[in-house]
Amino acid sequence: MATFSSRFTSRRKRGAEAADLPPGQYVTSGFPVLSAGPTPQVPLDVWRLEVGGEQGVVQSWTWDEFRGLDAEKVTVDVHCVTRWSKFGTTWTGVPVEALLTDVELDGDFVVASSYGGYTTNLPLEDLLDGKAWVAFEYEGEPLDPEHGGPARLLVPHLYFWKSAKWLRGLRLQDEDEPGFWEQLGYHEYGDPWREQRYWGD
Ligand SMILES: Nc1nc2c(c(=O)[nH]1)N[C@H]1C(S)=C(S)[C@@H](COP(=O)(O)O)O[C@H]1N2
Ligand SMILES: [Mo]
Repeated sequence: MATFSSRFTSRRKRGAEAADLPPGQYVTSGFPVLSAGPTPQVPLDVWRLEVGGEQGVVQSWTWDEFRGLDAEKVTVDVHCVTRWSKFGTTWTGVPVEALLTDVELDGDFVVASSYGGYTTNLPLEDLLDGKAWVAFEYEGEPLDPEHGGPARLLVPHLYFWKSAKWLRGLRLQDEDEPGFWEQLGYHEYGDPWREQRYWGD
């Protein structure tokens, strides 16, 4: 009884309820690391974040320039396609929209690419309007390399494979182009609430 009610209390405190759990997911309190390859080592003095389109890179930020941008703190739930969800994770990041406002680019689709070669694709609109960040802190601390530090994409309303770790660039394009997991059979969009795990879901 005591365990049950204290668990209920702590979940209430986080504002998370069973209704916050997408179908087929379970809640974990740990923070699993899921990486398709080794963790890239990117020294901050060579780190760049690049935004571009079919014409190439049109804007880039050094680490100091990036950290000079307005950032916000957000608390969100994240959902991995391997079925774990983590409630109430707190991140500090730059809204993706802020990175795209001063650039003249065409295209409704984005390929996010990472140091190490990982890629993932998203519709542009899923990165705007406060739906996505380039996060550099987790729970108030610099983001661990294993979890994507120095900086990663955070797109909590889609399955977590869309949140590219070790983000290096965003490229806008006219056509949707499947990324690393999408080419291997993961869903091109990946809405956890519609259980879009694999092609055809
Ligand atoms: N660059 C890169 N980003 C990535 C991955 C990866 O392998 N490489 N894995 C994705 C997957 S499948 C998930 S579930 C999350 C895991 O993030 P975490 O290791 O911080 O839990 O990162 C996503 N972003
Ligand atoms: Mo994942």
